[in-house]
Amino acid sequence: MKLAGIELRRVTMPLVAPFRTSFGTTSVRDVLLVRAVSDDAEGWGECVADSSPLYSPEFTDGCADVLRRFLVPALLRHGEMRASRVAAALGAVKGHRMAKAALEAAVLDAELRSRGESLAEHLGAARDRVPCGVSVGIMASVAELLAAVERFVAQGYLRIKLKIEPGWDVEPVRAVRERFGDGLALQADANAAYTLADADHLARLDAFGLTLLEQPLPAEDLRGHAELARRVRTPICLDESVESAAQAADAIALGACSVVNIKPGRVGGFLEARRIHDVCLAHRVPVWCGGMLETGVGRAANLALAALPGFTLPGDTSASDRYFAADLTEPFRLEDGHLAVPTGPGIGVSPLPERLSEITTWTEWLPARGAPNETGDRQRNCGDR
Ligand code: NPQ
Ligand code: MG
Repeated sequence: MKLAGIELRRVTMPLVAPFRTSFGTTSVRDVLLVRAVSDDAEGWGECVADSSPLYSPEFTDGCADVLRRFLVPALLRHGEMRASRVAAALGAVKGHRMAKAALEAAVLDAELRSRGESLAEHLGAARDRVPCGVSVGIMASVAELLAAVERFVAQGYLRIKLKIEPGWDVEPVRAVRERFGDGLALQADANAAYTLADADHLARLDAFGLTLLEQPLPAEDLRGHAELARRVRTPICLDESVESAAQAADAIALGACSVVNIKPGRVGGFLEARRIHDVCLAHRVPVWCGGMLETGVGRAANLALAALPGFTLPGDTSASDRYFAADLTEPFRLEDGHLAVPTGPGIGVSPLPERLSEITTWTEWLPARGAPNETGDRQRNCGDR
């Protein structure tokens, strides 16, 4: 495939309600989109970085900068490009996995669209719909939390994940378990808010039959997670700690986790995400697809991944209306607790043109050498951001 160029685009999407985690509160999703343009197709990728580096070291402006200055030029240096070669072409740049993942996703989408193949088929999907869970933020009161969980259960979500932090853990988990009964699939995510000194406290969660406890300790602390796993009965799941298939293999070998959350952005792309799936499947470690408050572009791609055979637990692949009143694509709707895996070429959905121009704050076109300049200007600013 010959690339004509890469477009970077910033969009702003207000959330239906603020989403609070142990690292902060988000009310607006500030998203960087990547569009890969080839001779016969264009493809979309979504960068999952947040505007502040609180979930991980990456953040939206940093991703735009590393893409513009290093990653896109490294990619466009090659006359021919295909998705399976993107990671190697970007390999000299250390880290920046979310930025790399967005670029790889855009190239992969363009390539698959030109071949008329869906991402799900390409990755090896084993089903045409996936069971969905929902992540429920930290609230001001337990009453407010119970009302939120009630709404999600009524909508049909098949499992509930409670965000926790010191001071908001045993009581909310107990309240949800007591109110909804043992039949509710329930899990908790701390986003690295605890230390090993909290092991006895976290063991109090053992009483509530959680499916798993996600990322209780800092990302670097694999040994701490292994020690914690020996001191609590709840299965430990890693999110932030796993940025590659090699790290997944290390975590499993150390006994740091018995479940893995896979997010393509966190691990540098869909192809590395599939390798983590393969490693975990070989070790009989269940995996599930995480979420980063994606628009329809990232959500569609996650659904294709979540359809692989090792994804045996419901993911954070919620419906569009969990986060947005109006999505960037046709909205994904929950049916009987599931979302349909898109079947069209590539990710199977495209940004709605009117919606896209409405929420775009900025675009930048990075042409391949000798390629025609798509927009007329090298850079077109749609706002001051
Ligand atoms: C997690 N996601 O599993 C993440 C954390 C997260 C659905 O719980 C802006 C951008 C806000 C990324 C909030 C869910 C975010 C974000 C939370 C990621 O740990
Ligand atoms: Mg998490």
